[in-house]
Amino acid sequence: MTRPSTHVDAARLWQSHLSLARHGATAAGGVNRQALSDEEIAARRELIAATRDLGLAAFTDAAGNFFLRMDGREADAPPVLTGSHIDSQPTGGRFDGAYGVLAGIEAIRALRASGITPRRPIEVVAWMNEEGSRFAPGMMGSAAFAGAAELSAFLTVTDASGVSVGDELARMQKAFRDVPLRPLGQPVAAYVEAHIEQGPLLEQEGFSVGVVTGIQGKRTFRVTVSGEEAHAGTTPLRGRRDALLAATAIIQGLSRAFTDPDDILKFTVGRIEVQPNAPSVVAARAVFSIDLRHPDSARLRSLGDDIAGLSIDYGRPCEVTVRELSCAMSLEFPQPIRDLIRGRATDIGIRTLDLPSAAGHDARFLHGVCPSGMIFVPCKGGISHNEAESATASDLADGARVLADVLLDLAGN
Ligand code: HGY
Ligand code: MN
Ligand code: MN
Repeated sequence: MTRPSTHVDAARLWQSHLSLARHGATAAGGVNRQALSDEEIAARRELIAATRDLGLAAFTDAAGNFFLRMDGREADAPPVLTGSHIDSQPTGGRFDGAYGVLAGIEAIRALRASGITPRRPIEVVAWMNEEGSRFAPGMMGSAAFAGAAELSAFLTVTDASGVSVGDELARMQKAFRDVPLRPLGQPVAAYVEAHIEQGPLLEQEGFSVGVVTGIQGKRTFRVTVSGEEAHAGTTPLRGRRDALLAATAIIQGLSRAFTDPDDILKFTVGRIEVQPNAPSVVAARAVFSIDLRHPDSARLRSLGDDIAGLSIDYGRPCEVTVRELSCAMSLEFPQPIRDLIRGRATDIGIRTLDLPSAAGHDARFLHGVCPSGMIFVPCKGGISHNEAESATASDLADGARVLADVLLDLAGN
């Protein structure tokens, strides 16, 4: 029996990225493939068409997650899952998320080529709305699948144009009428996600594969500042309740409060909406996002708990409300999965580096329901959530080789 890793084809895997990147391709060479969008529907259609020769069964669930299943010898055994997401940021790259899904498909191709039917089924999954860009918060599909959140809480979330997750899930299901809907959540034997590092370490240290030790904690908030519309020319400054000015005071105040000389705490405001958003009208309302991350859960908890009080103080005389959208503490992946990934890489002659993930991933929620782990590959300059995101065919293939052998071990030869 030849190990599946020997059948991974770097050129084929690379080509599958270029092909998938056509869906939502941007002029600058990235992708804008928002969750549940036409572009994501087209990308899913491509995955179904591109894997028809492998005889995989496609499934979806009420949360809009998308599965491609390779049967095992024991059809009823809980499957091993691999995958990631194919939705992207508005100015996203061609590899963030897509790599995990395409490497999973390449691993199944390699298993087929080695003539092995594992004991357990293996399923490649594309989770719904990992990025949380069109609909906040992110990771809705994997959170609902793992029972970490109620799907009902996500259905009424709307995008900037007022379209809801529920409406778009119904549209997605209509677009794939012939893809069976499975009950949400199922027993899973193990989960391994391949992903680009979205940081510079592997490239700097000269490694093509990273064994991910864990994921840092992340809390997200929505801050709403309410003021009063007024004429920009006639309203005295002293009487104004300027929501945009107050929002900038809050953002500056929090940025000072969260300045970390060790640059470990990450505080980001990536989105702000202003109403009525007119040059000659004092803003009545400003709504902005907060993304707060830290590897130390106690620190993340205490800093995140300060946000509401500080925002109300900095926002006076406007009224301020703070709503927490997601709260996930740091996690460590189980040592046995990390050892398996490292061991299989060594068997193939690939040196690995152990490193934590500063970015969030769906593996966070699978970690709550089954033994989970992640395989990282380098991306150029660590750049991600940027259209310039790039990787090399050889690194992508190395990660897929390790993934293929690890999946076989987990699924049982
Ligand atoms: O935001 C994150 O960490 C992930 O890349 N969506
Ligand atoms: Mn990602
Ligand atoms: Mn991302």
